[in-house]
Amino acid sequence: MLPRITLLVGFAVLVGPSLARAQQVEKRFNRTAAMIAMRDGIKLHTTVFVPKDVKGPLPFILLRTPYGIDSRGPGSLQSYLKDLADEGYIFVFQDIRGRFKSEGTFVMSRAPRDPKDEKAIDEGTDTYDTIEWMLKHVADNNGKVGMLGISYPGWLTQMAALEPHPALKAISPQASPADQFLGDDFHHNGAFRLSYGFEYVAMMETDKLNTMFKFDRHDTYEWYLKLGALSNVNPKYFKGKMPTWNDFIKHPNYDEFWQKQAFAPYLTKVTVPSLHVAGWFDQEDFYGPLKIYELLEKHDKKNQNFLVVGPWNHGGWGGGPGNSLGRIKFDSDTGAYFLAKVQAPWFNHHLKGKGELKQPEALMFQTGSNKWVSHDRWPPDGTVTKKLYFHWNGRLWWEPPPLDKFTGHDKYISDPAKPVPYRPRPVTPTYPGKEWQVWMVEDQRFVHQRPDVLTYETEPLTEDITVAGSLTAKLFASTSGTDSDFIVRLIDVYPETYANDPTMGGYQLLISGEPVRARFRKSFEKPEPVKPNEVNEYTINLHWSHHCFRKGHKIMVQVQSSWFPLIDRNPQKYVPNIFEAKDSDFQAAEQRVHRSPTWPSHVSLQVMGGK
Ligand code: PG9
Repeated sequence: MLPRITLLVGFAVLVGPSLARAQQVEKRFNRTAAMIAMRDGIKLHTTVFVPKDVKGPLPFILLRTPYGIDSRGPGSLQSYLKDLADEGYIFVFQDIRGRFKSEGTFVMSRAPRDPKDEKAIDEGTDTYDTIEWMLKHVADNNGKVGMLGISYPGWLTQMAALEPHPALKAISPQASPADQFLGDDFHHNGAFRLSYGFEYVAMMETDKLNTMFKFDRHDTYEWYLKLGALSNVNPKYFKGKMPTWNDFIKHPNYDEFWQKQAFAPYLTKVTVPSLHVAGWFDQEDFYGPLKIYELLEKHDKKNQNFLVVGPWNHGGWGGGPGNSLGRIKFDSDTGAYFLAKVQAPWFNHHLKGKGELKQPEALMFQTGSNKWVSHDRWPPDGTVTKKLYFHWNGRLWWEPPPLDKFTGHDKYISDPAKPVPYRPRPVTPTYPGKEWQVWMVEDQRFVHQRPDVLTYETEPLTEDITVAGSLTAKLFASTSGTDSDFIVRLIDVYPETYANDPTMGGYQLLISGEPVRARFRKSFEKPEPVKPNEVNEYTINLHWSHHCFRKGHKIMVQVQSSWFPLIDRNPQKYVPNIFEAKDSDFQAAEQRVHRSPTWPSHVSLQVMGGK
């Protein structure tokens, strides 16, 4: 069998076969390589692909990546970038500072520079200097550059737009993180994403290549459990040699380190026409693209800021047709549609002056009903907030709980020694492998009925209910400990008799799930313990969705206190820094979730047409 390769995009997207692709690319393009000097003298390894069969002058498409351009660059011209290649562009790929064949030091998500410090460098200045070189050294170019990429390359694209080169005429940052403490790869609401954080850091900082951590167990659920407290990582494995792991330890709260890295302070102007792209089932960076769009939209005076969200996992539009994900079918080739009908026309318009741009403000794939919907704004007008309240006996309903003999709370024991898995075991390593890429659409029944998972669900719906916009959960909860996590998950339960595919009867599809860490309930900057057994109010941002819960389906909400090893275990005893907690700090706790007129735990949904 021919080897499979990973695209030049977010790390996980698999396409293949590579050899045949590479040969075709050789036929079509003249490839040259260069080491381009940046303003501080550091040289970056760059390849340029000029089409043999299209007459210039041509615009550029630039893609920068930390994942290595040599083995992965050409393949993307036959997949992710194929529609653009067919149109005729000069493609430029670059290894970023400190990775693969480029010189310098790699700094994970290097914070934007202070523009007043003219000597300072960041990924934006490296892009600027690269574009300067491209315009001067590549013959027959038309002076226009477009930039795109998925995930880290998407973040690099957004970075290039902070102080853009004047030749940068259009960008498409795709699945770009926006804030690594609040919502993307490394933390969600300050809760540490253990398996991803650990494995990604090992992959990126062991050496200049992509070096996977070697687990000595197939089931990483067991491996992480055996690891114990996070304070064991350095003595046992990383030995203090991974800069990003050391930063996690040094910065357990939302301090200047994280705030300076996040995009929020910098996105005060739409400097370049921008097409933001996200996937509803993105297991890594879903928060980022919608946040970036939202931040820029406030400043979009010339209508240059657009959003596309499809039914994809992380980078799912970059390879393959996108007609399904795991067992969930989408009834059309959503990825191919995006590449041909959205991405290519976007750049063709801006860089080649070709065609009128018919890009809707927000192009969203409505999951559940499986259709593309265009909105004039996102979230759309015309929605109403509807609340679904927790009731006795696992009921979920549109009215708050009455004061009667059933009013009260539900409780469970959260034991860090037996955390709730986030996907069916064995939890195989994040890289390489396919399971990580589809865990969000996995049937959630593997935790249903666990004694440490509370479940609330509606009756079968009598009509379709379409959510469009933000989702929030409000929990009134207590713990017998002094710190704790609460994870809320919103699930679409398929009918038992599912005519389209009987094997999907009763399927539980995760629509959204987010953790809240009790210590951060008042502030991400200044954590505080909770008083044992005191009821606190927790607001959990479940972010955005555009999903149709079909007639006959049920809406389910689940609450639990661990989600492992996706999220690290909370010791449930307050310690100033969980990265420094000892094994002996971990304790079981009794958790109570209230459902009473005084403490009506619920989820709020933005519902279209009031339904
Ligand atoms: N999700 C990956 C990442 C992006 C940015 C920072 C850290 C990790 C990626 O797929 O590139």
